[in-house]
Amino acid sequence: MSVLTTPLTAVAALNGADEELWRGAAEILDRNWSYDHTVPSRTLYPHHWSWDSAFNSIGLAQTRPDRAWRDLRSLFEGQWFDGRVPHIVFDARVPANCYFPGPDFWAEVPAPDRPGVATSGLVQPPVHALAAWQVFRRTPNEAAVEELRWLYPRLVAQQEYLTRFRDVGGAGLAAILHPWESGLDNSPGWDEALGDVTVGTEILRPNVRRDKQVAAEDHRPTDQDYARYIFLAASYRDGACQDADLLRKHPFLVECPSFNALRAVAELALARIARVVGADSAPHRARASAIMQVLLDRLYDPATGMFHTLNVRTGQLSPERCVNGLIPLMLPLPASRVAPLVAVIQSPRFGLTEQMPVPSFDRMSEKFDVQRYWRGPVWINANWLLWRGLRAHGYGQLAATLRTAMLNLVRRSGFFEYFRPDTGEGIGAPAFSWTAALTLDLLSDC
Ligand code: 9WN
Repeated sequence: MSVLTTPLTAVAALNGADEELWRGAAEILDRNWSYDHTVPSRTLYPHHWSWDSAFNSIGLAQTRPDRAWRDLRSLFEGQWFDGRVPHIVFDARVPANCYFPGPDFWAEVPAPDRPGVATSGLVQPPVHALAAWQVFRRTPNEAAVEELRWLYPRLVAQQEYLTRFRDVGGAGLAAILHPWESGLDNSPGWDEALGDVTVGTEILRPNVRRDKQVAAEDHRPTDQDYARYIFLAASYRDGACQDADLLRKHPFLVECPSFNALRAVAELALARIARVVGADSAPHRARASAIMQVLLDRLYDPATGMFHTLNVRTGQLSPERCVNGLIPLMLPLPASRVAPLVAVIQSPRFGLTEQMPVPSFDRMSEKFDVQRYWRGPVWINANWLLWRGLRAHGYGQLAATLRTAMLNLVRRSGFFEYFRPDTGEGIGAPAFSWTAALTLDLLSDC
């Protein structure tokens, strides 16, 4: 079925301009569909990414629920036997030089723990249980119950992997061992911990950075940061992607507030899914509360009113104020912690208005960069998560402002990967899937 014949039942209430936006978004998801999954971008990211799959399925639930389930399923077909869900499942049909580091880079892993599909060995934030629940809620029929039955044990294994193998700090939070695992790749929140990763840019072979050939160089991470990314990925790969003894072996280990908040959100979604598939929901709720408590005890700073990244190697909190420090708002935090977070969102540092959603980094910092990736630009997925948090805590008016801001931005600039936080200009990849997918979700919430 082509996008133009997609039923618009969910958007019957939309006005003409919004209906056009809806059709534009649905068309991008259609164009970016590739056999059994959605690519984030045809040019920049031609494989199947983990947390993108979750966001994209939430949009597909509006237009093609069959594809929403297929997208999640094919991602989990790449799940490793230890439960990790890889941050990229590579598509064998895509030529090797279309993304770096691609399947050849990861194929050097002598790991017996992998499925027969080529994947990376890293993970990304576990947003999939939330996504599965959202897709189910949209069309809760018998086929959807079957999909949940298939996914439930796999989603549980994903959580167990993070709990069993990634609690390097020993307090109950999962550590990430690569900036890519956060999804917020070059966020200033990692700068201090990355300082310990001393490697020169000569590690990058000439022209190896495919991203700079298809996107503007000053919108992407610097070569120095990219050299560190490749070094960290290669070092983990060369250790067969095993997590034992990470503290001794691996130079970058941080506890990210949004990664762990999303881990707790996943437990809350699993509690709901458990009820549908006839499993016990109580352990999921208990795990969500436990993770939330450690987040509060360990990553919250009353002096800034928000959460910060912890460097596991030094025990120090990063001083940087990044969007990942606001995302725990999605959890049922005590009011004494919610109010300061909401104040930060409205403060000049993040400055939410109807014309501009929340940037990825503190506008008042010297490091604030209006163009470079996660160091300032506005991302729709991060704002969509905050929107849900504001609504959950009863900030209906502010949530409505944020929704309007996101839709205004996309209407004005298109479905870009990210946006300048000063002018709203779309930058990074055009026709980006999760921007389109989450626009559909926002529009359906009218
Ligand atoms: C590395 C696919 C991914 C997103 C990440 C985003 C970016 C990749 C890259 O693109 O990261 O995983 O090559 O820069 O930062 O959040 O999942 O859209």
